[in-house]
Amino acid sequence: MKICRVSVLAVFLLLASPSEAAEAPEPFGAVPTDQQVAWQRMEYYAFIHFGLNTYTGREWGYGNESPKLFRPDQFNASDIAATFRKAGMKGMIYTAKHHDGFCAWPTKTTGHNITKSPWKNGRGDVVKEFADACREQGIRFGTYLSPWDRNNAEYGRPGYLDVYYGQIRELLTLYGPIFEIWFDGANGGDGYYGGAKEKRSIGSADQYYNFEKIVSMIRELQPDCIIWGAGSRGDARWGGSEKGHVNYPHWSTVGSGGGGGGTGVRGGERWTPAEADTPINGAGWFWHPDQASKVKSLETLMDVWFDSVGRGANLILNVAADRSGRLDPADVSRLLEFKEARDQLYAKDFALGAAVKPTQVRGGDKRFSASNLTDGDIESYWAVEDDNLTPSAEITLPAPATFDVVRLREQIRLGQRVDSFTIEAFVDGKWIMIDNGGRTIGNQVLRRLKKPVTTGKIRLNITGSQATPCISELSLFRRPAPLAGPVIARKGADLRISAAGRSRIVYTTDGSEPNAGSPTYTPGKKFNRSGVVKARCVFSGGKLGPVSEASFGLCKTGWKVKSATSGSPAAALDDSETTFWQSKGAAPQSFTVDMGRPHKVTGFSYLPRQDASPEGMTDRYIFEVSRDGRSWTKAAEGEFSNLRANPIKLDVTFPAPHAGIRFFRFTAARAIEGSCVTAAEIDVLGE
Ligand code: FUL
Repeated sequence: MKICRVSVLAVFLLLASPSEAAEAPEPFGAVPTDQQVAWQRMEYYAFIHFGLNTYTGREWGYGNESPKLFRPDQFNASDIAATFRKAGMKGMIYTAKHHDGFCAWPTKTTGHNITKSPWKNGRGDVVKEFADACREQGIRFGTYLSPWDRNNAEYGRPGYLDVYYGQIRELLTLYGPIFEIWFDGANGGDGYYGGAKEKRSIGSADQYYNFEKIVSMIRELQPDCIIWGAGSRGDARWGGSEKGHVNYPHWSTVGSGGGGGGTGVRGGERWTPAEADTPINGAGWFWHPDQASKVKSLETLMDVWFDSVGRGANLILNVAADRSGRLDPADVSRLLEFKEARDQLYAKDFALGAAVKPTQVRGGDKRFSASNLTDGDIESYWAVEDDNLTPSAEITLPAPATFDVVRLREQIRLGQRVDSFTIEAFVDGKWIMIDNGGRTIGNQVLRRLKKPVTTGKIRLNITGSQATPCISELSLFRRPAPLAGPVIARKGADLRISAAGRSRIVYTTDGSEPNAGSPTYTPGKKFNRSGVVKARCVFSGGKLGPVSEASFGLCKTGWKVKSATSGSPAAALDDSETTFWQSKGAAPQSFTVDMGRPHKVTGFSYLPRQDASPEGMTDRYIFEVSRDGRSWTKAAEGEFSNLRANPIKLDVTFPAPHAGIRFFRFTAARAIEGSCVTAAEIDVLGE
């Protein structure tokens, strides 16, 4: 069967071109399929990482974890899908299989699956429950199926491929429509591999997995499914980091070889829009026991929104399920606050229905009228003559308004064209520039103005375009009140809490929510133990601002580096994210610290270097503890995962606490790149 993926464009152009009127502009360069247009209009949906890692506290399982660990006693897919719907998410993508190879559905392709789990006596099917719940809640369902499989004995050899193809086939035939399937790029490396416990490399992922074959199989089974990744063959691409950001200017097009990352390629041959991914919780993609204190702030999430959706990408926000199978309450509250903040942002479009006076209209035809900019219809658009690449339009608002966000959209069915634009406002009898930094528009751009502007009239100037611009919408919004809580840091035992403005800051150190009656922060306050500090502003009239929180390890005052194989470990013990220990030689490298007095230690954390270089990042560690500096006990040994894509602080909880510990030794046993090891900060957790 030949599948036509551009049919609506054909009908659209036909309808837009009756013989007696002006012809519609020709499509420019690469254009999206109908499926890609529908997908780009979803804007925002959930990721949910939930599997054996949820129970082991790891980000990448090795592949030898027992399926018996999977026992979510309160899992309720409908509750989760309902939360995502309430949060304004248009769908969810579930990690049906992560790198550890555990299949959360009763697959026939491998025994490493949910039928071996005690959950529902081996008769459970997480994929089915999620797919059904999404249907019931009216959101779309998609799936992540890791190509890398650290469990399968045949991984890296031809024998694995039929297993993998079989898994794709099952997921795309047994569970109804799948809106998107994710082919993660993390590939190869060491793993269990059926007991071989070795390193396997696959060379070219495109050749090994045969993405050409996979793509044609998916097109046949589910032609509407968006294929994420799959080398140069997918319909959508990675946004280039796991921070939920893409770059600006930003293009939905890439070169013929794929890639494109966070920027895309201007005038590229393939339409492959970006999806920005990030977890709502700084602890990682999977649920971790200590994560309640690490949920991203509302302000960070709003920045994520502006820097992803607001640059023309889609946003996939991960909300992990915990060991009981439920979402973490701290994540859920933030998710709903995030929805409320966006509702406030979009509550009123001050430009809706505005009268528009353009410098030109294509063929004088009212179908291309500039009032299409303010008609609230995403399909209609303003167009000018082909040789006009720099038109302007004056917009008279229905009533004078105060706004600080401008949203623009191009009619992407005709390709992405605009290179640059400016916006002026008519204030006190003259035109003033309110935004001269506009570059790309694409699916949409949300421009945050430096300060709110009050006016009844604005002017949009397209100042550069690859082909005559086709702009479909212009909207004006007002951002909600400041969402930032105070910034909380610690240097030695000194607690440092700061906030913009001069409001009073209240804080707690016992985990409770600060309120107007909580202690007031003043410089010089101490916090010399491990734990969580929460703070918020109290504004005039008693109004409380958003809560910030930070978790700290043991206070490092008085700590002494006893020995180091090389480099200066003090840089990893100075409460600063910007300095880091860098060894002079290759791994393994270690250092030993005297904490000055005995502690009960429960774990430690590793912060990889934060300067965007992966050199020396440590993915294998050993952590030893000692009471006297002579006899040592290995408290933990393991792997830090996913450092390259997501270099966050990673906590390790020891299987059991160790009491009376005065000394520790951190060994960086392996680096992901380079001939040194690095660490920005090591914290010790405990009392
Ligand atoms: C990455 C994976 O390695 C992470 O574990 C996570 O699943 C993220 C969404 O993609 O590449």
